[in-house]
Amino acid sequence: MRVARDGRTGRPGEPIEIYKEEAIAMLDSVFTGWGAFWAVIAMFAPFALMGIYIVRRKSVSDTGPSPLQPSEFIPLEGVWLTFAFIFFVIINLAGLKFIPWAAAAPSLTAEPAEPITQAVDFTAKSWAYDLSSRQIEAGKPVRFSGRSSDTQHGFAVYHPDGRMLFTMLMMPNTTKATSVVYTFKDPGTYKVRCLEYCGIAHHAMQDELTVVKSN
Ligand SMILES: [Cu+2]
Repeated sequence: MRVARDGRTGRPGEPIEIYKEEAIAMLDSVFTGWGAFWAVIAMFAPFALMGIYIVRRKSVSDTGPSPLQPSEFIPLEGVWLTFAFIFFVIINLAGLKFIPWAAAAPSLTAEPAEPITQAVDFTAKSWAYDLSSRQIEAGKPVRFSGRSSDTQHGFAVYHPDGRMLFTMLMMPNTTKATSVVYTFKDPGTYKVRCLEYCGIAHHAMQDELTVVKSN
């Protein structure tokens, strides 16, 4: 039998669930604190190495001027820019439907068939949420209405399996609250994270919603 780090054991047929939770907890450490610092350093390392290589090469082993004439660059640059432009447009268009909030938009903006009986009102301020309620019933639409009292903030809701379901953007001094209607299917604990950079403790701006079975 597989045993998770906190001592829970997997029931037959679903041992993977526990490991999935642990994997998500591990990812959390990559997104926050020193984990995020080292992840960024690792992403920049190839560019730093390339820079060091070029500087070293031009200052030690090949100190002379480049033998290439400026006129030889122009066609090459044209080809490269055309390629980069086409690549940029294709990647952006093809990726549109994978953006979580774009994918969720039709269901968020359509009026639900059932009347909206649940409401969560909240105010976002650096760096926490002031929520009217953290408990939601599954299967019934809930309207989230959010405002910000200082700077821009996000409100992204994550399924317990780690998928982002939707995100909201709150700007300060708006007359209307940002509003989204969503119907939760699965009971569980849903993480809330701010996805709009809002200052030094932005990464710590998190909360939780509990979705319970409807009675
Ligand atoms: Cu933030």
